[in-house]
Amino acid sequence: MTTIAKVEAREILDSRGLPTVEVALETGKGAKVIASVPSGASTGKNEAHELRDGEKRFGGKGVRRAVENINGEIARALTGASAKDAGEVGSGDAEGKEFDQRSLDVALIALDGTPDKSRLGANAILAVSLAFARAAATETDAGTGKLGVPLYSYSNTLANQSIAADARFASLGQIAPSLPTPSFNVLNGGKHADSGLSIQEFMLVPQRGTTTERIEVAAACIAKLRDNLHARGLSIGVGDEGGFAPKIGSNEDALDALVAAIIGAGYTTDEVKIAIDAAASSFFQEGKYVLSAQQALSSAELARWYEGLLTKYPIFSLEDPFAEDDWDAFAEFAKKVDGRALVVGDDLLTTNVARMQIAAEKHAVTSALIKPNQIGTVSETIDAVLFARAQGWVPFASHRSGETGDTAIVDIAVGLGCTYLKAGSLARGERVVKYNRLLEIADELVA
Ligand code: 2PG
Ligand code: MG
Repeated sequence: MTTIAKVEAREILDSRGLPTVEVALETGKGAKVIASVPSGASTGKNEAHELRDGEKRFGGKGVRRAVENINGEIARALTGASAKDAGEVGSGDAEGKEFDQRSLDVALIALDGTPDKSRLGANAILAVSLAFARAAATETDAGTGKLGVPLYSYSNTLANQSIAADARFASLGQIAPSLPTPSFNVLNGGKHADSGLSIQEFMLVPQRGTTTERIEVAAACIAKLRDNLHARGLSIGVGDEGGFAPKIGSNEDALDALVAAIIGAGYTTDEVKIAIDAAASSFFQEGKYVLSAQQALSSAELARWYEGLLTKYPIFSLEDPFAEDDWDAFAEFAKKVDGRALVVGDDLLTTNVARMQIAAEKHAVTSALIKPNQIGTVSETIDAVLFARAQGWVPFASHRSGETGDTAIVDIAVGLGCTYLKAGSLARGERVVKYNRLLEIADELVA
């Protein structure tokens, strides 16, 4: 159990230069950590609510209200400080309440009191939840003398505790930390770039080797892709997730460019495969999927188009192939391509067990994207991963398009045994820092 001596939030900037929430948290035993939260651009409408100020500064995107909620109400509730201490930011009495991760998250959810965390802000709540996880992991347990552990070990312990305590997850057995296969977003489209591509993400996924080897393979393919784009007179500037954002023409041209890069770098399309995030809600307009000015397709036509892509290209995973409420299209497609490609739900599921329950009943997906800030606490993120695993779905952890230097998502992916992790391309500090953390954990796990 951990007591919180101090919790103090600040407004910082994310990788798009937009405000986000950072929290410094200090425990009763003196562990001091910071954590910050990311922010999406192509957000699902069922995501937990990111509280923004709506004032002139930063085009309405300031997060001072979320920060104030932490420094006022949340700090008072967690540190045990009384309301009269309100003037003193985040400081509480040393006899503060004791929490474990689950009771902390339950307390935050109850304090907020809304179904979508809109009163205090999911950005405020997740920042505190993540900071607590990092602090509790770091802390040495005075009772047992047990030394602090890395965040991935702590996440793993929490997951196994949930498996033991929750009948929904009883089928799972204990899980061990494991290294996710990295998925590198090398061409950016949709809302992440002005490349003109309707498909949001084109990812390369090296299929074999150690984490280091997979990163080396990705680096070689990315270098080849850069050379090829440059030789064609196309831009090698990057989009929000560090992938290139050339005005390449069509989605098929983008896929051809990926295959050419794989082959040009000396690999086969068995060794390096492609994953796509269509983020189809972003091109769903008035009942049609507008792939380009010439292509406005029905769900059934779009499904046929994807099937054509699966035949022609080494695509093994399709995320959000349809809009977030097009359940039937998902279900039909998941059935049709089962065994050939993963159908990953992101905006469809929003890391929310209630949405996942519907997907399970409809057999709408075979994989779940996992983003802590879609749901807003560490405990609920763990529940989502375990729920996905209990359905036999592939858990696919993900960063957001607006990121900070925080690497918690990597530890969570490892601790919960996620099969894949997408963290952008090998460019932009906020992306690279995730892969560097993965390398660090890889070293620790084999040591
Ligand atoms: C997605 C994400 C992350 P965003 O759609 O999967 O790549 O994008 O954070 O903009 O929602
Ligand atoms: Mg997505």
